[in-house]
Amino acid sequence: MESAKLYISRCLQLARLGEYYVAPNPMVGAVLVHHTTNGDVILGEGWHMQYGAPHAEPNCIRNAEEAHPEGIDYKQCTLYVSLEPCSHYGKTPPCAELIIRKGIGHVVIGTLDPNPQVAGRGVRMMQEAGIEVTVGILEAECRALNKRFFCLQEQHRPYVILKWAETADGYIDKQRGAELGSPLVISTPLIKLLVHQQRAQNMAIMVGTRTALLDNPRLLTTRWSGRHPIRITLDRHGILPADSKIFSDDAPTIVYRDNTNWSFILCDLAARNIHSVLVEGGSMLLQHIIDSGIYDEVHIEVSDQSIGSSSEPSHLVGVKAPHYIRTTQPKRVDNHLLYIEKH
Ligand code: AOF
Ligand code: ZN
Repeated sequence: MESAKLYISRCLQLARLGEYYVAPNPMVGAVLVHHTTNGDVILGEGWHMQYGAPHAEPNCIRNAEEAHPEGIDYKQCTLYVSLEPCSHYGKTPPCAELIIRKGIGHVVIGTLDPNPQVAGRGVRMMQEAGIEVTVGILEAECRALNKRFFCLQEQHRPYVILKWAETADGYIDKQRGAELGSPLVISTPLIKLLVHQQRAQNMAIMVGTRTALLDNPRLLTTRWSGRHPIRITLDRHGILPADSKIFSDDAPTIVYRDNTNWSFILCDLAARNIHSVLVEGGSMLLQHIIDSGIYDEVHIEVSDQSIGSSSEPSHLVGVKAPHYIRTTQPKRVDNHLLYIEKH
């Protein structure tokens, strides 16, 4: 059992190499091991590298065969894989069929695939072909790695992360009118970089109308590798100018005009196969989502600056951060506090 955990944790490491390239597919890793009386020999490793490209298992088997042209005694091998091998014809043929064809003796799986086209069928196909199958090694870790994929498959909505930066006295911006300068700078350069990493990790990014209008952000991933997120905004009154940066050609943009109901938006995003959305503001949109109760994580950066004074009414000072009761211990980065709260 201990060696199974070791190999599945290696699968998780390999899976992560696909992090910025496989969405909305899951990240998956596989390891082929020959167990001999003299110990284990790792014959090959592989991972799902790119959306639409081969899955982890065929990559692993191909690597093993290239490294061992003398041939592989598959019956004596165990294939470790972090997600159940698929049983369906998608963009690639079923991995379970390949495993059966090769005659692999034992398959050890981190967790079942929640995709209704698979959902246990991969395991059944292999068992019916006489393969010994073990399921549920480091299951929590395997699910956590693909929390976005599991959320879309099981809850039929994207995984939602709410994110904002606020001052020590609780403001996300100073008070400004339509044309009154640039937004208050709260995040440090390092934390901005981490925000771009988050953009690359999530398939979509969303801001409210006011933020799109006043900040005129591009919402791209320019400081981290990976794809730009799909941009989402609301515009009930059709006031966003066509030359807003959010409409640039760099990435697709979805604008909700008539129905800005949060449940409707989540349903619509799920129908578009979008497995995750990072909501970056403003305060009203974030508060609306917090009040709806449908979100998964809240990431808050608290700076060490204060912009108000006790004598001024808060609405004249700036835009108050969403009301959210924090329950975790923050990390300290650049003298700012970073809270990561799970809902
Ligand atoms: C595996 N190994 O490495 C991955 C799997 O469109 P396709 O053909 O790429 O299929 C995508 C689905 O296959 C995806 O929704 C998930 O259920 C499964 N992903 N399965 O055996 C892999 N990435
Ligand atoms: Zn597959």
